[in-house]
Amino acid sequence: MALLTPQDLENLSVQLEENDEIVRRVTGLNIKQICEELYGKELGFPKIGIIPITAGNGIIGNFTSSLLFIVQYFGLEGFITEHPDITGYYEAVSQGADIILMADDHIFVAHNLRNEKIVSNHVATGVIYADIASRFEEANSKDILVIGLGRVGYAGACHLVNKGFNVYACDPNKDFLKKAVDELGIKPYCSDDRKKFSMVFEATPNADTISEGMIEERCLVSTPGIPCGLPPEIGSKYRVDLVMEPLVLGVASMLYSVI
Ligand code: PYL
Repeated sequence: MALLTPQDLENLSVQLEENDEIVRRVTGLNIKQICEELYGKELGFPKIGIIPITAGNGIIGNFTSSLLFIVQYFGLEGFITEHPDITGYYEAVSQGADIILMADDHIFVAHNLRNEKIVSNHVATGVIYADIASRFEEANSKDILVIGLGRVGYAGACHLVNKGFNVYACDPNKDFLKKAVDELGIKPYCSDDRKKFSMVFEATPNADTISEGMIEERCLVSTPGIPCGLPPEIGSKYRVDLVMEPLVLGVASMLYSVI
Protein backbone atom coordinates (compact mmCIF):
# COMPACT_ATOMS: atom_id res chain seq x y z
CA MET A 1 0.00 0.00 0.00
CA ALA A 2 1.30 3.46 -0.85
CA LEU A 3 2.04 5.37 2.36
CA LEU A 4 0.97 8.97 2.82
CA THR A 5 3.66 11.61 3.13
CA PRO A 6 3.48 14.75 5.28
CA GLN A 7 3.32 16.72 1.99
CA ASP A 8 0.15 14.84 0.96
CA LEU A 9 -1.50 16.16 4.11
CA GLU A 10 -0.54 19.81 3.78
CA ASN A 11 -3.46 22.27 3.34
CA LEU A 12 -5.91 19.52 4.29
CA SER A 13 -8.54 22.09 5.29
CA VAL A 14 -8.36 23.66 1.81
CA GLN A 15 -8.59 20.23 0.17
CA LEU A 16 -11.58 19.42 2.38
CA GLU A 17 -13.46 22.63 1.60
CA GLU A 18 -12.79 22.26 -2.16
CA ASN A 19 -13.94 18.65 -2.25
CA ASP A 20 -16.98 19.33 -0.07
CA GLU A 21 -18.08 21.91 -2.64
CA ILE A 22 -17.40 19.62 -5.64
CA VAL A 23 -19.26 16.72 -4.00
CA ARG A 24 -22.22 18.99 -3.26
CA ARG A 25 -22.23 20.36 -6.82
CA VAL A 26 -22.12 16.98 -8.59
CA THR A 27 -24.28 14.91 -6.20
CA GLY A 28 -26.53 17.49 -4.54
CA LEU A 29 -25.25 16.38 -1.12
CA ASN A 30 -22.27 17.50 0.98
CA ILE A 31 -19.85 14.99 2.54
CA LYS A 32 -21.74 14.79 5.83
CA GLN A 33 -25.05 14.17 4.01
CA ILE A 34 -23.40 11.50 1.83
CA CYS A 35 -22.24 9.71 5.00
CA GLU A 36 -25.68 9.99 6.62
CA GLU A 37 -27.31 8.57 3.46
CA LEU A 38 -24.65 5.85 3.18
CA TYR A 39 -24.86 4.62 6.77
CA GLY A 40 -28.39 5.72 7.65
CA LYS A 41 -27.44 7.44 10.88
CA GLU A 42 -25.98 10.57 12.43
CA LEU A 43 -22.64 10.60 14.22
CA GLY A 44 -23.83 11.43 17.71
CA PHE A 45 -21.11 12.49 20.14
CA PRO A 46 -18.51 9.72 20.56
CA LYS A 47 -15.12 10.63 22.01
CA ILE A 48 -12.31 9.77 19.59
CA GLY A 49 -8.90 8.57 20.82
CA ILE A 50 -6.13 8.90 18.20
CA ILE A 51 -3.01 6.81 18.82
CA PRO A 52 0.32 7.37 17.01
CA ILE A 53 1.85 4.04 15.98
CA THR A 54 5.63 3.61 15.58
CA ALA A 55 5.55 0.21 13.82
CA GLY A 56 7.12 -0.26 10.40
CA ASN A 57 8.08 3.02 8.75
CA GLY A 58 6.99 4.79 11.90
CA ILE A 59 5.07 7.94 12.59
CA ILE A 60 4.07 10.07 9.59
CA GLY A 61 4.28 13.80 10.22
CA ASN A 62 0.84 15.47 10.10
CA PHE A 63 -1.00 12.12 10.17
CA THR A 64 -2.49 12.12 13.69
CA SER A 65 -2.92 15.90 13.66
CA SER A 66 -4.82 15.50 10.37
CA LEU A 67 -7.05 12.88 11.98
CA LEU A 68 -7.78 15.26 14.85
CA PHE A 69 -8.63 18.03 12.39
CA ILE A 70 -11.05 15.72 10.54
CA VAL A 71 -12.68 14.51 13.77
CA GLN A 72 -13.21 18.09 14.92
CA TYR A 73 -14.46 19.18 11.47
CA PHE A 74 -17.31 16.69 11.91
CA GLY A 75 -18.09 18.15 15.32
CA LEU A 76 -16.61 15.42 17.51
CA GLU A 77 -14.38 15.57 20.59
CA GLY A 78 -11.02 13.98 19.90
CA PHE A 79 -7.57 13.73 21.39
CA ILE A 80 -4.14 12.44 20.38
CA THR A 81 -2.53 10.30 23.03
CA GLU A 82 0.72 11.58 24.52
CA HIS A 83 2.34 8.18 24.03
CA PRO A 84 2.32 5.87 20.98
CA ASP A 85 1.54 2.17 20.60
CA ILE A 86 0.43 0.08 23.58
CA THR A 87 1.03 2.84 26.09
CA GLY A 88 -1.04 5.13 23.92
CA TYR A 89 -3.79 2.53 23.68
CA TYR A 90 -3.92 2.25 27.48
CA GLU A 91 -4.01 6.05 27.70
CA ALA A 92 -6.87 6.35 25.17
CA VAL A 93 -9.04 3.75 26.92
CA SER A 94 -8.26 5.26 30.35
CA GLN A 95 -9.30 8.69 29.05
CA GLY A 96 -12.69 7.35 27.99
CA ALA A 97 -12.29 7.06 24.23
CA ASP A 98 -15.39 5.55 22.62
CA ILE A 99 -13.70 5.05 19.25
CA ILE A 100 -10.00 4.36 18.64
CA LEU A 101 -8.22 5.50 15.45
CA MET A 102 -4.75 4.04 14.77
CA ALA A 103 -2.71 2.91 11.78
CA ASP A 104 0.40 0.90 11.04
CA ASP A 105 1.79 0.58 7.51
CA HIS A 106 -0.76 -2.06 6.53
CA ILE A 107 -4.08 -1.28 8.22
CA PHE A 108 -5.71 1.91 9.48
CA VAL A 109 -8.59 1.01 11.81
CA ALA A 110 -11.52 2.63 13.53
CA HIS A 111 -12.67 0.50 16.48
CA ASN A 112 -15.74 1.35 18.51
CA LEU A 113 -15.09 0.09 22.04
CA ARG A 114 -18.78 0.35 22.98
CA ASN A 115 -20.42 -1.66 20.19
CA GLU A 116 -17.32 -3.60 19.09
CA LYS A 117 -17.70 -2.44 15.46
CA ILE A 118 -14.41 -2.22 13.54
CA VAL A 119 -13.60 -1.06 10.02
CA SER A 120 -10.48 -0.61 7.91
CA ASN A 121 -9.69 2.54 5.98
CA HIS A 122 -9.51 0.47 2.79
CA VAL A 123 -13.14 -0.65 2.97
CA ALA A 124 -14.51 2.66 4.26
CA THR A 125 -12.61 4.63 1.62
CA GLY A 126 -13.65 2.33 -1.24
CA VAL A 127 -17.30 2.52 -0.22
CA ILE A 128 -17.55 6.31 0.08
CA TYR A 129 -15.58 7.13 -3.08
CA ALA A 130 -17.58 4.59 -5.09
CA ASP A 131 -20.82 5.92 -3.61
CA ILE A 132 -19.93 9.49 -4.59
CA ALA A 133 -19.16 8.39 -8.16
CA SER A 134 -22.54 6.65 -8.35
CA ARG A 135 -24.43 9.78 -7.25
CA PHE A 136 -23.35 11.88 -10.26
CA GLU A 137 -26.53 13.81 -11.07
CA GLU A 138 -25.58 14.24 -14.75
CA ALA A 139 -24.95 10.52 -15.32
CA ASN A 140 -26.70 9.19 -18.41
CA SER A 141 -26.99 5.54 -17.32
CA LYS A 142 -26.31 3.16 -14.43
CA ASP A 143 -23.06 2.02 -16.05
CA ILE A 144 -20.04 2.77 -13.88
CA LEU A 145 -16.36 2.02 -14.37
CA VAL A 146 -14.13 0.81 -11.53
CA ILE A 147 -10.39 0.98 -12.17
CA GLY A 148 -8.40 -1.09 -9.68
CA LEU A 149 -9.72 -4.10 -7.73
CA GLY A 150 -7.39 -4.17 -4.76
CA ARG A 151 -8.73 -3.82 -1.22
CA VAL A 152 -10.13 -0.32 -1.86
CA GLY A 153 -11.44 -0.95 -5.37
CA TYR A 154 -13.01 -4.31 -4.50
CA ALA A 155 -14.89 -2.79 -1.55
CA GLY A 156 -16.18 0.00 -3.78
CA ALA A 157 -17.17 -2.39 -6.56
CA CYS A 158 -19.06 -4.56 -4.05
CA HIS A 159 -20.94 -1.51 -2.79
CA LEU A 160 -21.89 -0.48 -6.34
CA VAL A 161 -23.13 -3.98 -7.22
CA ASN A 162 -25.24 -3.96 -4.06
CA LYS A 163 -26.68 -0.57 -5.11
CA GLY A 164 -27.74 -2.09 -8.45
CA PHE A 165 -25.27 -0.39 -10.80
CA ASN A 166 -23.87 -2.00 -13.95
CA VAL A 167 -20.29 -2.32 -12.78
CA TYR A 168 -17.52 -2.64 -15.34
CA ALA A 169 -14.02 -3.04 -13.91
CA CYS A 170 -10.39 -3.53 -14.87
CA ASP A 171 -7.19 -4.43 -13.04
CA PRO A 172 -3.84 -5.55 -14.45
CA ASN A 173 -3.86 -8.33 -11.85
CA LYS A 174 -5.90 -11.07 -13.56
CA ASP A 175 -6.51 -12.84 -10.24
CA PHE A 176 -8.07 -9.68 -8.78
CA LEU A 177 -10.27 -9.32 -11.86
CA LYS A 178 -11.35 -12.99 -11.80
CA LYS A 179 -12.21 -12.76 -8.10
CA ALA A 180 -14.43 -9.72 -8.72
CA VAL A 181 -16.12 -11.39 -11.73
CA ASP A 182 -16.72 -14.64 -9.84
CA GLU A 183 -17.78 -13.11 -6.50
CA LEU A 184 -19.47 -9.85 -7.52
CA GLY A 185 -20.60 -10.55 -11.07
CA ILE A 186 -18.89 -7.42 -12.42
CA LYS A 187 -18.19 -7.18 -16.15
CA PRO A 188 -14.56 -7.01 -17.24
CA TYR A 189 -13.88 -3.67 -18.94
CA CYS A 190 -12.25 -4.03 -22.35
CA SER A 191 -11.00 -0.91 -24.14
CA ASP A 192 -11.72 -2.62 -27.48
CA ASP A 193 -15.44 -2.33 -26.69
CA ARG A 194 -14.96 1.45 -26.88
CA LYS A 195 -17.61 1.87 -24.16
CA LYS A 196 -17.52 5.29 -22.47
CA PHE A 197 -18.58 6.14 -18.91
CA SER A 198 -19.86 9.25 -17.17
CA MET A 199 -19.01 7.80 -13.72
CA VAL A 200 -15.53 6.50 -12.86
CA PHE A 201 -14.25 5.24 -9.50
CA GLU A 202 -10.47 4.92 -9.65
CA ALA A 203 -8.63 3.08 -6.90
CA THR A 204 -5.04 2.46 -7.94
CA PRO A 205 -1.67 3.77 -6.68
CA ASN A 206 -0.74 4.72 -10.24
CA ALA A 207 -0.92 7.88 -12.33
CA ASP A 208 -2.64 8.18 -15.70
CA THR A 209 -4.80 5.08 -15.49
CA ILE A 210 -7.74 6.88 -17.14
CA SER A 211 -7.63 7.24 -20.93
CA GLU A 212 -9.74 9.31 -23.32
CA GLY A 213 -11.53 6.25 -24.66
CA MET A 214 -12.99 5.50 -21.23
CA ILE A 215 -14.94 8.67 -20.47
CA GLU A 216 -17.93 10.58 -21.77
CA GLU A 217 -17.54 14.26 -22.63
CA ARG A 218 -19.17 15.06 -19.21
CA CYS A 219 -17.82 12.82 -16.47
CA LEU A 220 -17.25 12.51 -12.71
CA VAL A 221 -14.01 10.86 -11.54
CA SER A 222 -13.93 9.90 -7.87
CA THR A 223 -10.57 8.68 -6.61
CA PRO A 224 -8.63 8.34 -3.34
CA GLY A 225 -5.65 7.22 -5.37
CA ILE A 226 -2.31 8.99 -4.96
CA PRO A 227 -1.03 9.93 -7.52
CA CYS A 228 -4.13 10.93 -9.48
CA GLY A 229 -5.25 8.50 -12.17
CA LEU A 230 -6.70 11.29 -14.35
CA PRO A 231 -4.13 12.89 -16.70
CA PRO A 232 -4.45 16.71 -16.42
CA GLU A 233 -4.74 17.12 -20.19
CA ILE A 234 -7.78 14.83 -20.27
CA GLY A 235 -9.34 16.56 -17.28
CA SER A 236 -9.07 19.92 -19.06
CA LYS A 237 -10.04 18.68 -22.54
CA TYR A 238 -13.33 17.19 -21.33
CA ARG A 239 -15.86 18.50 -18.80
CA VAL A 240 -14.55 16.29 -15.97
CA ASP A 241 -15.21 16.88 -12.30
CA LEU A 242 -12.66 15.29 -9.97
CA VAL A 243 -13.28 14.30 -6.35
CA MET A 244 -9.89 13.54 -4.83
CA GLU A 245 -8.21 14.17 -1.49
CA PRO A 246 -5.81 12.11 0.66
CA LEU A 247 -7.67 11.23 3.87
CA VAL A 248 -10.83 13.09 4.84
CA LEU A 249 -13.53 11.14 3.01
CA GLY A 250 -12.12 7.81 4.14
CA VAL A 251 -11.95 8.88 7.78
CA ALA A 252 -15.47 10.34 7.68
CA SER A 253 -16.71 7.04 6.24
CA MET A 254 -14.84 5.09 8.94
CA LEU A 255 -16.42 7.11 11.76
CA TYR A 256 -19.96 6.70 10.41
CA SER A 257 -19.34 3.03 9.69
CA VAL A 258 -18.63 2.14 13.35
CA ILE A 259 -21.36 4.25 15.00
C1 PYL B 1 -4.27 5.62 5.71
C2 PYL B 1 -3.45 6.01 4.54
C3 PYL B 1 -4.25 6.19 3.25
C4 PYL B 1 -3.26 5.79 2.21
N1 PYL B 1 -2.24 5.17 2.75
C5 PYL B 1 -2.42 4.95 4.14
C6 PYL B 1 -1.14 5.15 4.92
O1 PYL B 1 -0.34 5.99 4.63
N2 PYL B 1 -0.98 4.31 5.96
C7 PYL B 1 0.15 4.39 6.85
C8 PYL B 1 -0.23 5.24 8.05
C9 PYL B 1 0.88 5.16 9.09
C10 PYL B 1 0.61 6.07 10.28
C11 PYL B 1 1.73 6.07 11.29
C12 PYL B 1 1.38 7.05 12.40
O2 PYL B 1 1.70 8.25 12.23
O3 PYL B 1 0.76 6.62 13.37
N3 PYL B 1 1.91 4.70 11.85
